Amino acid sequence: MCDVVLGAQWGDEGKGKLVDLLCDDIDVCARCQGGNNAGHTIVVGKTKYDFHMLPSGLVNPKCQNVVGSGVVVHVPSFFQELENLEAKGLDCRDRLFVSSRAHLVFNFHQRTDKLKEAELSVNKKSIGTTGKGIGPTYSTKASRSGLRVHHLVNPAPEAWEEFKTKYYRLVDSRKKRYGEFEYDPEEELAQYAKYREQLRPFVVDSVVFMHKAIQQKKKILVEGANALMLDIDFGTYPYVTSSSTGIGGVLTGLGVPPHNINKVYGVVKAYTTRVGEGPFPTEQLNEVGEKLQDIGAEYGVTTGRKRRCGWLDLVVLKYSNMINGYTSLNITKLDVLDTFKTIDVGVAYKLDGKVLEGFPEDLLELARVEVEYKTFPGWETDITQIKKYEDLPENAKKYLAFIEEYLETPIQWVGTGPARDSMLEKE
Ligand code: 2SA
Ligand code: GDP
Ligand code: MG
Repeated sequence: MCDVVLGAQWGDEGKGKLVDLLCDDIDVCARCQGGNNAGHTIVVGKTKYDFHMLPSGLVNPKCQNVVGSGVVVHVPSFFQELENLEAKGLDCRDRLFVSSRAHLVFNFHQRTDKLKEAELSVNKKSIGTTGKGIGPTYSTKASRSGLRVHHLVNPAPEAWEEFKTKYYRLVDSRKKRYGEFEYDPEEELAQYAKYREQLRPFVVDSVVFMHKAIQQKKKILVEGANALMLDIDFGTYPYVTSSSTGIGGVLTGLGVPPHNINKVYGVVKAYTTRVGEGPFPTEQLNEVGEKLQDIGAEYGVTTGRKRRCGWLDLVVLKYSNMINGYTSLNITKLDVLDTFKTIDVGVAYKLDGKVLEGFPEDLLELARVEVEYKTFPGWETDITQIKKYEDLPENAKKYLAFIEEYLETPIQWVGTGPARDSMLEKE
């Protein structure tokens, strides 16, 4: 069976840390979507690991790791990330596998990601992408002109000829669209001639790999990247990433049957953050937002950008839960709220005086919603040393109980700090 960890808000909820905790008991950890736009930080003792494209299960030496078909792979970054992890003492090579069907991100995808953003910025409509070429790569995938891992590693000489032909076609079409940007295709292809050999040992038919793992009753954990509100279909379109970040992406990006999905863990930050542009109804553009940003050390793991901050939004979470059907929740970063006298929670959106049932799909409507808040007294206690859920301050437990009741979903863990052991399990 496969358990799944998904971000329930706009990302950076602390998925990596939960994956790390669960991986103690896991045989296979898999990524199913996104690319090196993701950023998961895991703290083990004094060592901090940053993951972008590779599964966080690499931290556990017993765990095999799969980069699934729905992931987009920038090969130079793949090796760079691998080397960075190895430099920190992780032995990764024999337990890392890449799907032959994953699409390749080239440098021209990254260049055109930035060119598109520059175009949009003229009308102040930039998405605020990570610049990692994610949107352009999923675009070439959807337009059926993309190149995949198997195209690269096929050892037949004619396969390499075909790879080069398709590659040049892609570069040419980007130049038609964006003008003559400076680019050296020969240099990139020369690198890929080497990557052909270097990447080959990692490549598997991930459908067969996952099928066998399921048959052999291995414990599988799927690590979601980004989060539901950044989903291409269900997020705040067009201010989204270009993959399916919800439960659907697990099926399409890994190729596992739905009846093999077991638990779906929703990771929820105790407040809300968003990096990049786009709507954020409970954003606090004031000293509350600054305090959350400061105490929560809210900076992008991939780009270093400051994350925007605001109160917890239960309307977002209810919508997210309608789609992903969380079997339990992991509330993270509760400790960041330790010094707040009062804590607000968004509990309803009103439009023209009417309470909405869902989350508005139309950004003009979303801009007009009025958020209704419920205010909770803070606990004004340092919870970082607490070792048992029962020992949390009463006001913290009331805050958590309200979330559980509102979402009709049990809380399973509460995060009280970045380290591995700062996670309280609720009995
Ligand atoms: P893209 O690059 O095309 O996927 O960007 C589209 C939108 O998706 C957002 N996005 C993210 N949001 C939160 N965290 C992400 N990962 C990094 C992190 C982000 C970073 O963990 O901190 O370092 O800045 C992530 N990746 C994509 C992005 O901000 C756009 O709004
Ligand atoms: P992800 O993208 O969902 O994996 O999350 P990120 O790694 O981008 O961001 C979460 C950040 O919060 C990381 O720096 C974590 O080390 C940190 N973190 C995770 N859980 C907790 C927690 O309970 N308390 C605190 N203070 N930090 C946490
Ligand atoms: Mg992140």
